[in-house]
Amino acid sequence: SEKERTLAMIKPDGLLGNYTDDIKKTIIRSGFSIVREMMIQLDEEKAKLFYTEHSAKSFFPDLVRYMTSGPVLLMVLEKYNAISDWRSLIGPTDAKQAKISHPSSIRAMCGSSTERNCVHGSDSRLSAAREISFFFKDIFPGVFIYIHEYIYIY
Ligand code: YYY
Ligand code: MG
Repeated sequence: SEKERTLAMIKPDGLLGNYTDDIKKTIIRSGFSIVREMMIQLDEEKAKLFYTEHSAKSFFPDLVRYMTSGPVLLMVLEKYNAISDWRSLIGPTDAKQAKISHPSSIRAMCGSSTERNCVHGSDSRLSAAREISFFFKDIFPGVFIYIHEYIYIY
């Protein structure tokens, strides 16, 4: 495995519930370094663009409303195998299911439903590159051009 970076996000319910310190402790204990950190408030346009792959789904309007309901904390995490290790650490999308099947996962700890699952993690190398450069314009070398939902990396 090689050193990778992934995008982690503490969603509005994670921040509201004061889970930030516990989540960060878990991150550090699991061997990640936090390369960059930024708290932002997503507006509707940015939330829609971030989740553009889900734009045709029935849950999309609710998801956008929730993601714009309060600030989020973005973190660029780095370690060997960061992308899949962070996905394992956060657990399944449905936080209710996570409490049963992955009780020590982050979503089990701080999430409450499929929508309110308190954290995000990039799901592949392409997603990680897209999502990190989406928020941190200066981090990745190369130019990412977005045309509708397709990404061209040069
Ligand atoms: O990557 P992950 O966050 O685990 O799940 P996705 O299937 O990519 O969905 C993104 C986001 O959308 C999820 O974190 C919550 C929300 N969502 C939802 O509200 N309802 C669903 N049935 C599926 C996903
Ligand atoms: Mg996803």
